Parts: sequence; structure tokens; C-alpha cells
Amino acid sequence: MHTRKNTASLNDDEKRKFMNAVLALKKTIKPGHSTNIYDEFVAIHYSVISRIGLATGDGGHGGPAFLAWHREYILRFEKELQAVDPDVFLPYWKWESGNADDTDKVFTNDFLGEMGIQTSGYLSENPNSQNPDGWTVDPRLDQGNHGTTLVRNSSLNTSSLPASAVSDALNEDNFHDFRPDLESPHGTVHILVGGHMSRMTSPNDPIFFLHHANVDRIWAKWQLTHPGAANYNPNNVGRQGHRLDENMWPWDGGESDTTITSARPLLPSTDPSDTVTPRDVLDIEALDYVYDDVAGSSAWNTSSGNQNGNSRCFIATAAYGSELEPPVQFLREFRDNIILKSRFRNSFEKILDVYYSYSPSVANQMRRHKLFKHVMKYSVVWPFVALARLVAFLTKPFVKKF
Ligand SMILES: [Cu+2]
Repeated sequence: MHTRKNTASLNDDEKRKFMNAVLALKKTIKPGHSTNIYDEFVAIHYSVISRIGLATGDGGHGGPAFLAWHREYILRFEKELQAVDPDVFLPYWKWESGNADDTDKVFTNDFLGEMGIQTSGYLSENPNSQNPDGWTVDPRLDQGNHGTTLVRNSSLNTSSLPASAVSDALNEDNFHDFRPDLESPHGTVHILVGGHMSRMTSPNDPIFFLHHANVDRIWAKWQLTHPGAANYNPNNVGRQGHRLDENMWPWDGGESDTTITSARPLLPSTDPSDTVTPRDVLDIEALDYVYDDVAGSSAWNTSSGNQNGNSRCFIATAAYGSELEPPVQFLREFRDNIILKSRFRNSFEKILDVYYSYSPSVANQMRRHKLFKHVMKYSVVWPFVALARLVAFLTKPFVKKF
């Protein structure tokens, strides 16, 4: 089991190892293959948009399998990175957090490179000390003709990143509403980064994989409260390859073929027995990874143990519908930065243990019964938030923080 972390929390070593593994994939051509491992991934993403055979149309976007297809796709990419260096994992770009740091720390020259044309750093076409071989985009995989030098918009307005759309999506109760509610802001982020990221050949820019790790993380978060097959594609609609038990191209045993002729010669051949359906990828823990702030479904049954404290304001989260809501984030910070750093720490931890043991079931009831949710929100959670704000205000060293 490995953990995918927020990019903003990576240390220099983790960043360097990740970028070096990405460069290794760009340099390595497997025996008998026609292009490097990295560009094979670009070719697959490009090719999924149009298929014939048993399946027609886009097998990975604009339908229920959007999330499942990309989960499998980036997991395979991560496995290739780990074949280069077993310490490497996919970091995620937490673009919905509303915190500029979460974005600014992604676009730096010691990592994925700044915005605009990549003229220095790991992804520059010009060889340099970080990347002696340079980085070029294959013209056959350049939908939109952005050129062989990797390019992005010249700047990224972090305040226009779609934060509230994600909390709205997390509030949805069924997959049929959740999936388009997440796919839409995901597309906005592609466009905001711009350049190569704005087309179906977007994996040309490695930021793609950090962006999609975050999309996958948001799905995993929603799945905490909506687990399993019952919460996938309940109406069972969609093109071939989008339903729960249908194979997803290119892991479909040859049931379909791409119509994207420029990409076809670059595709790796697939083993007919290597098939994957959406059902196969519903549970991230079964796929052997977790996110640093999504403990996995077991968190709801665990009363103690370190699941990473961040996501455990159960009742407040249920009251506000999302843990991204400011009052929930405030309570979390209040707990971590004031109470757990004060001299009351020991007694407060005992209270927390009790809270963690009973609150998931209360939170589940709140999700089921609207009236109960409202009663709890205004009679318990809201007064508690107000009280905590007062304490935070009166606790002098922390006044500025809030
Ligand atoms: Cu995609």
C-alpha cells in the first residue's frame, strides 16, 4: 500500500525522484515497441476518444467511465514510474483547495516547471543540467499543433480554479450527478493550464497526471460516503465501455479499436487477457493505494488509530455537506493548531477518542435524514463553531491566524 501525497507537501528528494522517473519513461523504448513508454500513454489517451468495433465513441470521457477509466490509466502510469524507482508515487495537485500554495508549489522550476513556454527545467526542449536530453512533444501526438516545445498559458489565476464546484459535486448523492459535476470543473482546469493541456493529447504535459490524481482523489473522497457498485452508474447508461461490467478500451481484449490514425502506430500491443471493467477499480485500497487525506472506507469503522487526522470532523462535515466548507476547515485547524498544541492536549485527546467512536454513525444518520441534519447543524455544530471562533479570538498568539 502506498500513499499519494499533496504536491505542496513534497520534499526536495520526493520531487527530484518523481521528475527523474518521468524523464526515464520519456527516454525508454521497450523492445519491439515503436515509441517511448511516456508517449505510449499519450497515444492511449488520445486514442480513447474515438473507437469502432463493439464500442463506438469516447470510452473515457463524457460518460460514467470517465472516473474509472482515468483511475486505471494513471495507476498504470504510476506503476511504470515505480518500475523505475519503487519509492515514487503520483502526487496530486490540490487545485480545488482555494489555497494558492497548493498550486504555486506545483509550477516551480525544480518540479513541473513554471507557466508559459518551457525553456528551462525538467520539461524544457533545450537540454540543461536538470534534463540533459531535453523534452519534446511528438508531432503525431500534438492535437491542436501546439508544437514540439511544451507550452502552457503564460499565467494561472489561482482564484479562478473551480473550488466551489468541487464542494457542490461532493454534496451530490448519486453518481449520475456527481460524475458530470466533477468532470466539468476538471475540464476547466485543463483549459486554465492551456497549451498542450487543453487538448486530448493533454498527457504530453506531465501536470496531467497530477491533475488526474486529484480528480481521482475527489472521487475516492465521495466514495467514502457512497461506496461500492451501488454507487457506480446506477441507471446503467452510457456508451459501450461505460457500464459497470464492460471492458474499458484498451483493456478490452480487442473488442474495439481506435480510429485515431496518427496515434495508432504508437500504441503498445495489449494482451487479450488484460481486461479491466469499472467494477474492477471501485475500491482504491484494493488497488493498493490511498491518499494522504482520504483514509479509505475503513475510516468509518475505525474508532482509533492514525488515519491521518485531517478528515475526521465527521459531524461538522455531515452538517455542511463537505469537508471543504470553511467552518469544517476552521474546526480542523482549531483542533490541530490550538487545542492539540495547548496544555489541555491530553484531556482533549480522550474526548476526541470518544467523539471518533460515536460520531461516524451520527454523521451517517445526518446524511440520511434532512431534518436531523438541520437540527444538528443549528443546535450543535453552529454554536460549537461560534464558540471555537471566540476561543481562537481570545487565544492571543493565534489571533492573526483566524
Ligand atoms: Cu482524459
